[in-house]
Amino acid sequence: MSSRLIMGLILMASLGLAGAGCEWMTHCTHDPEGAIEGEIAEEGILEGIVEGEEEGQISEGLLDEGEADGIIEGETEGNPDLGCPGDCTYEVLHVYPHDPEAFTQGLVYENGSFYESTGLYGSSSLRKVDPESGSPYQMIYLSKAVFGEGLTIFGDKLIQLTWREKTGYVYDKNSFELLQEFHYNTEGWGITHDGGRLIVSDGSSTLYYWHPETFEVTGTLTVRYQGQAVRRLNELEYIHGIIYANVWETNRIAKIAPDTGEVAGWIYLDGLLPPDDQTGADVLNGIAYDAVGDRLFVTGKLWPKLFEIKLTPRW
Ligand SMILES: [Ca+2]
Repeated sequence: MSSRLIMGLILMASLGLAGAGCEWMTHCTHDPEGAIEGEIAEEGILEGIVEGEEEGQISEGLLDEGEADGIIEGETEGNPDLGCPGDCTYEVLHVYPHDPEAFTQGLVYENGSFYESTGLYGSSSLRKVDPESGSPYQMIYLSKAVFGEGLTIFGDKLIQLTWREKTGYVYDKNSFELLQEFHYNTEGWGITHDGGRLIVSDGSSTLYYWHPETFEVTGTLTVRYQGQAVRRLNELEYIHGIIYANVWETNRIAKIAPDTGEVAGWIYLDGLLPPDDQTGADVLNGIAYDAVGDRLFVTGKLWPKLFEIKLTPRW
């Protein structure tokens, strides 16, 4: 286990993380366009198509899936659109506790546990969390020099990104032993996979397909809604053939076709975190799916709650 990376391993403990003062939150205060919640943000996340950019959103290599085939079966069946094609709103089915000091950057669910990556320099972590208590029963801190970002489970491994450090980590899913460190050329924001390819966001309107073992870029995808590029794509979850992406600093999740990049609809999560819980809370971030129980979970950075929601049509 790398001592440089790992600051500590704590079992069965709910830790008092270092204070998450906003002076650390470079990531939460960066807002070059001044986008805010609501309709203004809707404009803020869309950008014009770059002149001369071809409409074909798939770069060469995306369709060359041969290398990645057969590693893990792709998940293509099940409750399509999570029961809600097009634009959706939500019903809360269950409320779980969430560590209000967890600056959630990556969230996945498997076999009764959440796996979570948190950010901020000095308190970034990887944790396996008990849903009922919200407490981590397995957790490591990252080096103070890195800012934890997206997280995905790929087979028996966990893959975690960092923000500006351009460094990713591969861990044994059960022991959290660091197996590999790798590097990439963009910022790291969100990560998920379609069974054969890793899918990565970097805060722009581009999603990257990576080979799951070499981490080489095998394709890119420009995400667009009604012809306009959608930027600030953040935490991701691939569910039944659709890429779900938080759009940073909004209450919305984009539903993205993985072959064209077209946004087929939006999930509007306005009002999800009750006003009494908003003190100290940051933005919506974190989508996880229980493939066995067909349950969808969402939370946010420094949110005291995590929600199981059901999607309903938004008329
Ligand atoms: Ca996720």
